[in-house]
Amino acid sequence: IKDGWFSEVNELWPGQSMSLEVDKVLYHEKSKYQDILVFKSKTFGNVLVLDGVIQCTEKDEFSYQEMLAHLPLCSHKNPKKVLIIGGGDGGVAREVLKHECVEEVHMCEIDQYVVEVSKKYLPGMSTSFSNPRLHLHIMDGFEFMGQHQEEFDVIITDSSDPIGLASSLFEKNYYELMKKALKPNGIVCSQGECMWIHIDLIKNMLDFCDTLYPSVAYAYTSIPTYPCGQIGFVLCSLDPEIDFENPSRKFSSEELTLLEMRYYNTDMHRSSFQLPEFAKRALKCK
Ligand code: AAT
Repeated sequence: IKDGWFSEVNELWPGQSMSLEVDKVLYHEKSKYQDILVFKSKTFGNVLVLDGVIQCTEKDEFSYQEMLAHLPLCSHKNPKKVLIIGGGDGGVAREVLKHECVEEVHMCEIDQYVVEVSKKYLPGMSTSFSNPRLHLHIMDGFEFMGQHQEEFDVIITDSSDPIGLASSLFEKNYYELMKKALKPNGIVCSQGECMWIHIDLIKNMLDFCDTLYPSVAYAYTSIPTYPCGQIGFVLCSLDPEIDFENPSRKFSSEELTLLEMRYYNTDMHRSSFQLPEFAKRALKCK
């Protein structure tokens, strides 16, 4: 923070940075795992920052969290047991719990302090922690995955970027472990970085996913406070017949209002898979 502005400077996006004007710093401590900062911004509500990287703001979190949850859940015919890796603010769990067919949600977050801080400063996201269908595990997501077999219908990886803590969650052996942890016809959906900055990383992920899963797709959403205002999702399924672009379950417009959906609807679902020509060409799978 300098002269009242927070700037997201990071080696993962050299030469550029998103800045937000700070109203007040609410919390700043180092946990065992990372530097945790929460500030009230002038125009984006409260902001959670881990190791200098924006994880979510109250103003635009719904774009990412709704899409990360509903893309895989609406693509699955009958999801009952869902696992979230990361997601310690509770926002993705809030979205998953909107599906009444989901009986159990397990969340594995590495850092207890992210959960505590979110309960205090991000109440719109952390309400999900009081839901009896949600079970929280505090441990490393990679390790957790290795301990579960044929258990989940959907696995969502809401992880920070691939340096440090979360780097293992972007590797091929993590996708192998997820494959084993899925039930037949299961789906995984992971935070898939940004095509403007990380097209090579995305290409590499889609290539190894193609060797493991019969169905693989890439979608993206727009979100002002992530690098380049955009973030993607890597989707894989064990169901060779799945058509990710045409969800098997749809919310009616009444349901969308009732469930307080602010970004997701069936048209957004479909259109999120349409890639610009440069990305289409670069990501062309083998
Ligand atoms: N929903 C907010 C967006 C996030 S949060 C990412 C979460 O992943 C953090 O709470 C972090 O503590 C947790 N995490 C990191 N590594 C692991 C791990 N190995 N196991 C379990 N949880 C982990 C993502 C923001 C994306 C930012 C885009 N620039």
